[in-house]
Amino acid sequence: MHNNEPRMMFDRPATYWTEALPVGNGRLGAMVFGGVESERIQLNEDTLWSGEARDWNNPRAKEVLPAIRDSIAREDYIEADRLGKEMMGPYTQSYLPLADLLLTMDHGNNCRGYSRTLDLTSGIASVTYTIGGIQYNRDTFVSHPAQAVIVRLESSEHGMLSFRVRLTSLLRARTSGEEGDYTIEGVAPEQVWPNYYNSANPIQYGNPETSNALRFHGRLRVVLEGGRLSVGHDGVQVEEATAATLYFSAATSFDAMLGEASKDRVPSRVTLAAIEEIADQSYAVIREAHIADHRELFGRVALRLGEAKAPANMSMDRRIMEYGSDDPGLVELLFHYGRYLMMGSSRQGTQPANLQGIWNEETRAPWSSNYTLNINAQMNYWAAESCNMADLHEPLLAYIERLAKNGKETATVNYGARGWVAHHNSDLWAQTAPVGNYGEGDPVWALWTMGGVWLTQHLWEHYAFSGDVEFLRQRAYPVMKEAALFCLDWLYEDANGFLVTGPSTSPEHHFVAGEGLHAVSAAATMDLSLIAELFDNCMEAGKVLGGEETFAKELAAAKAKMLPLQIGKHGQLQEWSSDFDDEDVYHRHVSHLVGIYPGKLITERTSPELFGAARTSLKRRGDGGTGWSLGWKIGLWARFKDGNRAERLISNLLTLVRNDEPGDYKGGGVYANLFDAHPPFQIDGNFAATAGIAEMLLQSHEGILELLPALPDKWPSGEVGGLRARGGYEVGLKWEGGVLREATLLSGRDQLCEISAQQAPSRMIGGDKEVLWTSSIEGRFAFAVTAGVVYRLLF
Ligand code: FUC
Repeated sequence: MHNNEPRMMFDRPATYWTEALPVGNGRLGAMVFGGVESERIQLNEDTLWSGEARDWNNPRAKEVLPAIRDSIAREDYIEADRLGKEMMGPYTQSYLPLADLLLTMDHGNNCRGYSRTLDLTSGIASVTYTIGGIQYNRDTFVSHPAQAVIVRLESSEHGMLSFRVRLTSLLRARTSGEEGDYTIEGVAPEQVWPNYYNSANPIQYGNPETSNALRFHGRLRVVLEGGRLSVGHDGVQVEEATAATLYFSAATSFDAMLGEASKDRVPSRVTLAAIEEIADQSYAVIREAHIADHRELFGRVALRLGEAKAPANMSMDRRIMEYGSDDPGLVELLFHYGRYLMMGSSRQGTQPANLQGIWNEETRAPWSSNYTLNINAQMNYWAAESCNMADLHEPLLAYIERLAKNGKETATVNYGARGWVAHHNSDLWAQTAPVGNYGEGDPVWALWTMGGVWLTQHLWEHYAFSGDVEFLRQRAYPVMKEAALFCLDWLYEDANGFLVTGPSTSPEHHFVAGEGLHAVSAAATMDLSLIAELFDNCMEAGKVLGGEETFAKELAAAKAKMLPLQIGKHGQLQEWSSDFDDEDVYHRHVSHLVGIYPGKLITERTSPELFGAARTSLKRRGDGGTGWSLGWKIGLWARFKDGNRAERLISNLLTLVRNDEPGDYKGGGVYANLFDAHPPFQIDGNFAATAGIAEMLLQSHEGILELLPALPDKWPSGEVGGLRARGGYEVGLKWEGGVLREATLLSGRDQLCEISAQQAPSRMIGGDKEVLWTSSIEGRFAFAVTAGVVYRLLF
């Protein structure tokens, strides 16, 4: 039996966290291990971070700025790097694990017929097995409507469920039995140092009475069908029940509306209100409401790339190992998984997905499980618009507005500049200063002023996909304009009269100059690309909104004076403004290609030479790399219209990384639960893979719908439904033998629709009428569309 159901199968419990199954509702997350006798369900709440809001700005930055620029001009890169350290602020804080829910079943460990599955269509992780002829089922999901983690245990025979449930936490916490509920409450540390920072006292708590750190609370209510229950401070004991439902709710004192901790938000009251709200409903009703909510989102996009090859009941680890990207069903699963993880880690009103989405078991998670703004936070949202999840983009958009507020202060204090700035790292507190503990960091990552500039792309794209002018007017443009003001002040004239940026780095990649490796120079290609695109977007926005002519002129003048992008000695798009050698030709970051993807600055039509040079750069970088790097390259090769090369990257990503041997920066790969194995785990690669696959099938960054722009030979026949394109379109496609057969278009507004495809449509039907195209040039066809009418194009 083969099938293409988006489902993960395992024939044993998870030993490692990266084999466990993630479920989430954007705010609450759980990892289900599926143990038989002892089950661990690891829990997260997305506002549980260390620290508090504080002053991270550093006026010293402004003092050293002229000297750094002077050293760059003198090509004294050693001095530029050294001075750069004086611009730093504190490290960001860390995203923390909440608790573990531990079940100890009285039936022992010897079972038959074990299976553990994650059904992406319902968001339910199920464990089933039999012991002594009795069937046990355990379903876990996180309901968005109910705002709770729900675990349902059932036995096939009356009175056979006896177990104990406990909660533990790595943070300072205590449990109690309160009026029928079993609860855990605690306080977060005031400071957690990043995992890469060597400290003898890495986790620091304050005085519990006076600490401003976040408080948290978790509440468990157990509802039985049959049997008896007793609640104590050490857990809940259940005896001889037939079914049991565990409702778990959690909260912290962080007020997401205010963006700060609030004394008025008492976590125990929040958890009580949440549980009381659902306590009277039956499990069946709660489950149905969850499934309906989940399906509405999950059902928006469909994908078929071919018949699944692996048997339906094959365990994920074997499936990845034996088939990889040769199994179209597995590629579909990878695609859907990115959508599933987005639904699980980013819903309206929640925090944006961090480096691990919301799933994290460690107090000192890799890179603090924070928001890394030099690629990773953006990458998390690349699939949001194209894969029909624009509403799930909202947490990031709201977060950008918080950064813009804090970043205005940083721009003033650190650089004496107008507008707002963010650097390469941030956290729940929306930190905007460069990190590095006031001089201990490395400028190669800390000194990068483009975090905010890049993020504004998300505001613009949200508008471009929806056409929502009010969103553009009220929310996007003000933040974009302030970011552009920062850029106008940040740009300075070099000796040749060009506008450049400095200190400037190409994120995390050193260049070779003289004897050594250096980070800081002027006008890295990424800076220039991001600024140019922001200026373009602002000018476009100005046209839509009106009244921005003077500002648009200023931007156009600055853009014309900016140092042009250059082609280097290998025919590559230069990464730096001088044609330096790379520290590592295969470096994981491909920052200088940001104007190709996810940007749209450089296209074959607008700048064929730079486009070709960028392709040469990507070739030189090779097809290796860690998860998120592979994910980025999928999108890039899609933009270069090379489907087979993009597919090769997918195939490199779909290799199994063993849990006891996490990969390295070069390796890439996924774990058995398909988590991107950027060591040890980082979720961005999952999202980028989803976005990249969508980009292979449909592109719209040039204002044209490009149908099947990068179809690989491996997917000769297939179909996709529900993708979104800029201009407010929803698009479906069907192809056979590598040839497009049918396209379905639905536009949100009346407009002229331009498409580009392998060949001209033979018929176009809008509603029930034949439609003719109005013009056709160079393989592009234009025709007028009416909002709300479904168009079928036959090829
Ligand atoms: C960037 C990357 C690292 C890692 C970190 C979170 O610094 O270079 O590989 O992904 O972000």
